[in-house]
Amino acid sequence: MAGGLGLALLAAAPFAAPPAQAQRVAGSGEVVRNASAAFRVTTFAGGLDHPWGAAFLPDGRLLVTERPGRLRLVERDGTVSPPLGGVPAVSAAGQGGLLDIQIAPDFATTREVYLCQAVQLQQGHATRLIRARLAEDATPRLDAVQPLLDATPAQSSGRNHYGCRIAFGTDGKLYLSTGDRYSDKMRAQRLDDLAGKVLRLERDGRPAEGNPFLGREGARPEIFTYGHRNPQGLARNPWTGSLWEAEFGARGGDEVNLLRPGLNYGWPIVTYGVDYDGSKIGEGTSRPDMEEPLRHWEPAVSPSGINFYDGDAFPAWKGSLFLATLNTPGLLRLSTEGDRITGEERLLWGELRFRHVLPGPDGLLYLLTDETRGRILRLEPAAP
Ligand SMILES: [Ca+2]
Repeated sequence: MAGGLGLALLAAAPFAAPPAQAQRVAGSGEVVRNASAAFRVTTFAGGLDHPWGAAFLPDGRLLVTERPGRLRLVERDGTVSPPLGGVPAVSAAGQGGLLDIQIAPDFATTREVYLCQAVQLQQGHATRLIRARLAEDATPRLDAVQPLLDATPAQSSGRNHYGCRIAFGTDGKLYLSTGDRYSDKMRAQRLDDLAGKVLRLERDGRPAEGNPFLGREGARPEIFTYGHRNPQGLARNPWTGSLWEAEFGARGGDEVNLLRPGLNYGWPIVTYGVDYDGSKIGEGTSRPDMEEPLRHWEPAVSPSGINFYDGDAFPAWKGSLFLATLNTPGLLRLSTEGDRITGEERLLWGELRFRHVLPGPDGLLYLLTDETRGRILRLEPAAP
C-alpha cells in the first residue's frame, strides 16, 4: 500500500503546484509579479566567479570584474570573453580582490577605466584605486595601468571591509568609498586615515579642488565624508546630482546616506546596530554633530551595490534607488522624491545573494549574483 502511494506521488510530482514558500530563482525566464511591476528573470551571462563590479560601455557591452582578480567583457548577446590581460595583481582573500569598475565620463574618446581592488603593501593590505586604458587594437586588454591612490595606512590584521565603490559626480570628480578594515573601528573617525571614508579625487588621484579638509593640519585632503563602516554602495542621483551611499552595519544598522561635504556619518560612535555578540557599540543611535542615515535596517539586509534606475522599460521604477542585498538575499527598491526616500519594496526576497545592480542602456535591470558559479541576471518587463 505504502509503496504504491509513494509511486503515485512520484509520478505526480512534475505536475505538482509549486510550494508556497519562495522558490530559488532559476533565471530561466520565469515571471515574477510584484506590486509595482511584473518581470521576467533571465540569465544574461554565466561562468563568473563572484562577479563584483560592472560597467556598460557606450556600445552596450559590459565590463565585469570577478573578485578573484579577473576582468571580462560581456557581448550584447551575453557571450563572456576570456579574462582580459593587463589586470594588476590583487590580494584575493577574505572580502578582498578585484572589486569595482567604472568607465570615465569621456570613455568614448579616452578609453579610460577606473578599478578598485585590495592590494598587499609592505605594511599590510589596503584599498587601491587604479586607472587604465581599455585597448582593443587586438584582443581586448588593459594597458597604461596606473595605481592612483592607496587608502593608507595599510593594515596587517584582517582582510575585510575594503568598501571599494567608484562613482563620478556631476562635477566630474571621482568618488571612492573605503571600508574601516574591521579590526580598529575608530579608523573611520580619524581624519589622518583614509579608511572608513568617501574620498573625492581628481581623475589622476590627487585630492579634488574644493575638498572640505584641504589645508587643515592633520587631515587627509582626499576626504569628502567620514565615519563610514563598510560602504559597498555609491551612486549619483541623476535627478538631483547628489551622491548616495550604502553601508553594512554590524548586527543591524545597515544604512543609506545622503553625502554632504565634510560631514561625519557617525560610525562607530553612533549606529542603529549592535555588535555581532549583541553588545552595544559606541554611544547610541544618534548625536547632533553626526548625520542621520536616510534609512536604516534592523535586522540587517546587507546592502552591497546600489544604483538609481533611469530607464524606460519599467515606468513604475523610474526614480527608484535599487540596492543589491546579501543577507537577506534579494533586491530592495526605494522610491525617491528629490533627495528623500518615499517607499520601499522588496523584490526576489530570500532568493539569491546579489552583489550589484545596474540598469543597462536598454532600460533593463542587471543583477550580479554573489556565487562561485556567478551569473548576471536580467529583469525584463512581462505582461501583468
Ligand atoms: Ca551612520
